[in-house]
Amino acid sequence: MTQIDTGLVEKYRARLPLPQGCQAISLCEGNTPLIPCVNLPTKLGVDIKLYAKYEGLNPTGSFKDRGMTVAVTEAHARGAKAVICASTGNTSAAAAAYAARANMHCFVLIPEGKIALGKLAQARMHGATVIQIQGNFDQGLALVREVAEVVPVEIVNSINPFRLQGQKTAAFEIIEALGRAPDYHVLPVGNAGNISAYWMGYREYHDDNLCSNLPRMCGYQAEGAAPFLHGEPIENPETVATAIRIGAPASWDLAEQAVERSSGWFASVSDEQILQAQRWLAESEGIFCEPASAASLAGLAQDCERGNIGPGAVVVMTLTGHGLKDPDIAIAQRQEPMVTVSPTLADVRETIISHLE
Ligand code: AN7
Repeated sequence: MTQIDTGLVEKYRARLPLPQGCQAISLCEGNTPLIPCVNLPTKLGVDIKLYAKYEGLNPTGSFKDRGMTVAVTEAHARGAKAVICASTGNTSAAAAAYAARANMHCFVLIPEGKIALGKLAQARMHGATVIQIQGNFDQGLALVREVAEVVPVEIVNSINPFRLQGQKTAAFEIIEALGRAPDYHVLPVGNAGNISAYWMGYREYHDDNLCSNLPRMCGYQAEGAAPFLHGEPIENPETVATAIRIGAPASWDLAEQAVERSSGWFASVSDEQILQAQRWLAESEGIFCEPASAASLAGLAQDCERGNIGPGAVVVMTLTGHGLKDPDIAIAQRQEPMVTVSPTLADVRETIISHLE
């Protein structure tokens, strides 16, 4: 029997507040692997059961596809002709792709010079109109809110509630895979939509008796872009993890509720910790994620070291985006030069032998 994956709008339609019978705008997103980590627990020095929800395997390479399929499906059902978003990169890539599929125009506002190369390539390739602003994401989002009042465009940032509705499905998939919710769910926090959506999804399955426990939600921010740790928005966020270079998160209240009600916490990690975690995932597990995603592991490592997460815990970390999104950072992660040799057996053999020693 053949079974074609229809994407998450079809799979979870009964749990999504979409107009009945509307056409799904889908790229077969979702259903991403929950990869058991085999080497990292030893590296962290704590005997936890650790799983990576590898969202980089979505069609445009990030978790944003979950929210975008639902937001664009809904906008398309109402006959919208154009969508707009501000973005640190991944939202723009997803919006551009789903808008292309729906024959809609896509406008994206991005901070000039501050988005990863792969994401820019995606927005351009899918035919979006890319508007670079000489400012940051927070200024971009404020402009999007204003401009959508005066021109006929649908906002597909996570202030559009259909985005979080789509993103909550990742929690459903985790419960379906584990047969329970984890003890801890750790993830990066930028605009704070994803942590809010996961908590919504876990609670929904819990309320419907599809799982008996709820996880503690642990949200990790980059040190230079950590408004939740400051207790208020910050003006000039800075981090190597450009995806989470955000100072005024839109889903502030929802994220705070998720952390409080789940007895979780926010913490911050340095750029150095983020980069080290990205290397660990690549070298110890064979998983390539982008820097922002590695904040999950950086924060987890810190919490294990501080004794906040102990032996026996079941932990899921979301790896929000694929490593190929940001080739510049990946290449800069390697200090040692590449080897260049003449095309001779002797040189190649010599190189191999010297590396095996
Ligand atoms: C890889 O694309 O905000 O806390 O405009 O791309 O839900 O914002 C990206 C966010 C984490 C943070 N990891 O999630 C955008 C954007 C990656 C991301 C986050 C983002 P939220």
